[in-house]
Amino acid sequence: MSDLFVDIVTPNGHSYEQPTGLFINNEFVKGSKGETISSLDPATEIEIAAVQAARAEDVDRAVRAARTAFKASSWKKLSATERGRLLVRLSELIEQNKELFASIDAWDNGKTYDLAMEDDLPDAIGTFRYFGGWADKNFGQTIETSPEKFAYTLRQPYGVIGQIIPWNFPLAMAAWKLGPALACGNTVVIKAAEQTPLSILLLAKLIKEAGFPPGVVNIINGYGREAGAALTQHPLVDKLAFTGSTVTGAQIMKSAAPALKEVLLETGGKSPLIVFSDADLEQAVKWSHVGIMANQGQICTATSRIFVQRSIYDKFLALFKERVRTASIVGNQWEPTTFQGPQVTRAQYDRVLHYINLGKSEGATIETGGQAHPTADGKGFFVEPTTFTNVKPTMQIYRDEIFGPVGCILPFEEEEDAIEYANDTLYGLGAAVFTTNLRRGHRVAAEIEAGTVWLNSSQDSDHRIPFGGFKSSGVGRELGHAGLEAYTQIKAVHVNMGNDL
Ligand code: TXE
Repeated sequence: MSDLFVDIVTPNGHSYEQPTGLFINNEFVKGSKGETISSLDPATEIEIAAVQAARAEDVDRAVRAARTAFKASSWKKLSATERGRLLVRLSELIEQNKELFASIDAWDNGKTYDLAMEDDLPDAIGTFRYFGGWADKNFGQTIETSPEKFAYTLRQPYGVIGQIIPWNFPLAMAAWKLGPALACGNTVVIKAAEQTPLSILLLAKLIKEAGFPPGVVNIINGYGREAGAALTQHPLVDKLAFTGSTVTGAQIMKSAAPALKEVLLETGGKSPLIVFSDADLEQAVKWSHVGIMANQGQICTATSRIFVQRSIYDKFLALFKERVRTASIVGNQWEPTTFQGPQVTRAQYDRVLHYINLGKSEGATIETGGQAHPTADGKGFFVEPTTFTNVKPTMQIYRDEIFGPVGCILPFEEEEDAIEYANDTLYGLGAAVFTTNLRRGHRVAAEIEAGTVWLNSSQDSDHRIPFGGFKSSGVGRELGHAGLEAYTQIKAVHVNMGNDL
């Protein structure tokens, strides 16, 4: 048992015990084959820890634990208020360990410690607390159908939810998935991304400490093609929820199809940001920079296609380049001056550099960056913040989700052109519009094909606001009241109080 915990000191000095097992029935256990996944610090390429990797038989064990827990009175008979209390307690435990969690996610993922503290942790804490509050406020309806008949609806949990999350916001993504599913009374098997397995295992420890009964939350690490696929194909899983690439999302939909299982999918994006000539230029530059460069460009809603009205195009470009030069400081996760850390893995680093080279060979112009960011020892997956102009809509850098600090800036003439360009994508996750003209802002927001539109900002997110995609960016909504609806199914009960047929 003790070999499933390792003593670790984070680079910024936090000592803690890192669990490394699979978390099934509130216990950390070994995978059946004893295989491990090594997690690296993307800044140094040094291993932080190796965690157990689940195979199909381990997934089966976790799903069966979740199924038993769903039927057990310790969960089934727990009042909704009590469920909510457990979630709030969990949010408090995370808050007490906020610096540690931020350190682990920064170390494992490569994001800056400051970003983890300012963004990921408040998001995770707030989401658990928010859904804890909802747990006993999720009611059905009463509907009168005739003087002697009425019906009422119950919002009931599905049962076992299979959840698969990505690596760009490890703890926060876990909160988005677990919070609403548990608030509604489901049990869960959640698979973390193989690239960032650490913080969710510490979360597992707190889930037990908060008092969740065994089997209610089961956490596995493992590769997508093995553990992920086994989870999505498991007959005892009642609903699937996934965040990741559109390609994998489509595979998950296929796995769900034979049994007509519902899926909740949040996938890729190639989000537009439109700057009209009447915009507050300073604000537009600031937000466009954050919109594509924050979190190393590894945000599904990253506003990677920036459209600027012709009359202000040159001025905007000059200011944007200056902003990248002064604000996009590349460095390790721990320096307070760092804005951009390393990409999460060598695979993502290679992918981003591949797209940068593709952009060059396709004939686009490099305005900033354009290569790997050199380091003294040659280690780390650092990429220079890169901006392309002279981009054509046929180019792959314009069409594909790069998921790195790589933006394209293009001019447009009229409002209808901006809308047409913005919508010229398979995706529909986010979009930003910069204008001081109220009517135009709302008009364009209504026309853009995206699940989220920001007027005069980019990347704002809040656990109260529904989040999800149009087109190939997803199915269903997370967060807000819509997020609760995603984790309950409606049962209608018809009541006859009379004697007539
Ligand atoms: O994604 P995958 P990857 C995009 C982004 C990125 C690209 C590839 O463009 O460059 O996807 O990243 C699990 N059955 N996004 O390879 O494969 C996997 O183990 C079941 C956008 O990391 O989608 C991990 O837990 N599960 C995105 C999760 O799916 C499978 C965030 C995501 O991995 C599986 C991440 C399978 N067959 C990447 N294959 C966003 N929307 O925020 C993989 N997985």
